[in-house]
Amino acid sequence: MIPIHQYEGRRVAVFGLGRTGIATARALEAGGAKVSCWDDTEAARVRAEAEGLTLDDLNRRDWGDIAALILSPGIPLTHPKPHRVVELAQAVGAPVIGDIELFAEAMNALPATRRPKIVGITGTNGKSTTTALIGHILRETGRKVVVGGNIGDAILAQDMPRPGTIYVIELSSYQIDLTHSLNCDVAVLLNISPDHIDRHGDFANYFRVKQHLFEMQGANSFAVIGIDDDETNGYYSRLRHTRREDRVVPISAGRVFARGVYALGDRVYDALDSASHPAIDLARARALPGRHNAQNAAAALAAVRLLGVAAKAAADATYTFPGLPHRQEIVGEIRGVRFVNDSKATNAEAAVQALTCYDSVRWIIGGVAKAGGLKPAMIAKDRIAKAYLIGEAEERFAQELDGVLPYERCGDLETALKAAARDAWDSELPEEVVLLSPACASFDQYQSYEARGDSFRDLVHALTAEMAEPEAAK
Ligand code: UMA
Repeated sequence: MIPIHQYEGRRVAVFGLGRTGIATARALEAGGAKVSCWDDTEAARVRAEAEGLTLDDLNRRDWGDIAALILSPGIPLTHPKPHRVVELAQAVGAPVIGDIELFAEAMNALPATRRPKIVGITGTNGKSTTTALIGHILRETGRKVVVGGNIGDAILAQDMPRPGTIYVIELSSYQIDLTHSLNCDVAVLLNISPDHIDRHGDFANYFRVKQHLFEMQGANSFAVIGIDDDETNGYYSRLRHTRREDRVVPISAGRVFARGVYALGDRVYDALDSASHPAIDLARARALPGRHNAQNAAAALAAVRLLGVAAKAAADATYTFPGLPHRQEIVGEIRGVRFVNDSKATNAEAAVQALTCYDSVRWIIGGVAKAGGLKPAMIAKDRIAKAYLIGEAEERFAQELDGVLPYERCGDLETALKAAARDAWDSELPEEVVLLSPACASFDQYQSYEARGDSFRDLVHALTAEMAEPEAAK
């Protein structure tokens, strides 16, 4: 835990008692603050109290003695309208901030010799993979690394910095919106497309919040900007006028330039401080298939190179990156067929990213369907050998696929997996992949997409053992 001393002896309101709120309340208490905790949901309050935190109904109390409100990122700050507690805090002039701001203030208060390096990663897609990849490369090349933020545990639940620690922090727009003094040594913007508009009002405001990550940096810090979107490309051009040229580094999947890091085909080229040379062969990075991952790999290479990692060492570490669970996670290979868990793909747009990475896919889909159905995935139709339908969406998907693609109604995941494996083994096609990329939410049959992916992994492991038995008996 990172104790927060800035509010020692003063009273602080913590609203929202999920992962962020609980870690924040503990960190503030450890630093000597008096903490008033509340949450709109009774279950969350009961859980927090059981963990030893003090409840205090912030809707009813007088706010006169509250020094600050620490808001969880999932709670509306401005849109669709500010949460009531935000207005209560504003009425008494108490700052409304998030856990990342508390972390930033604590790090800024350390003497320069003890201040850790900080890498912040944002963007609409690929944040978690890039964050995990940067963490992996730094760890593999001998650095002390802490990975957190929007990925995994809240930042204040992490370890205190030791000499040489590098914090690698995934930052959502919600978190940046609640932060004012985070000076990242390296800040990364991967890409931008409309998302979370309900919470930011419109696209312009969403993008403005992302840009705030760079406005908080010092003049000597590095900005790594993905330039594959018109908006981020424009931002890159503007940012170059505000810092020394070598402090603003472009990255791209598909565009070539004289200085920066870019991916072309299977290669990532490093053109950071000398003439461009191929640094990473993505064909060797099995956990990073597809163009979207080429962008992530280029961003990660730029970030770690700016922190002093040699290109060759970064490449070697990239090849051993295991990937993130439930995102094109390879969970087994049986008789030449690969089994891939992409349970995180809860809509057809996400499923398309996985589908386009393989040539012949046995595609397991279904669950609770989204409004657009399967239509957005049909641009990858030629890669799908057959679809295996499960869950609530079975009937609807069968109608959608009729006359378009071969399909089989399977009901549940185990039946679908066995049918897909059987067909893949019988097929004459090389390089078959059985892919769970369901294009649906999981709630009809599972608690979460994680539980669905875990179940798929377990089933593949059981199938692996089953297939190994006849071999062992020989
Ligand atoms: N709550 C209220 N009133 C409200 C809304 C929520 O009281 O009006 C309470 C809920 O009852 C709940 C708590 O707030 O008890 C939840 O807070 P939260 O939604 O901020 O969730 P945390 O558990 O604190 O998790 C957050 C991030 N979640 C969101 O931003 C929605 C987690 O990112 C992050 O890992 C965690 O902090 C630690 O930093 C997840 C996420 O979905 C992965 N992020 C979004 C995304 O990636 O798209 C932004």
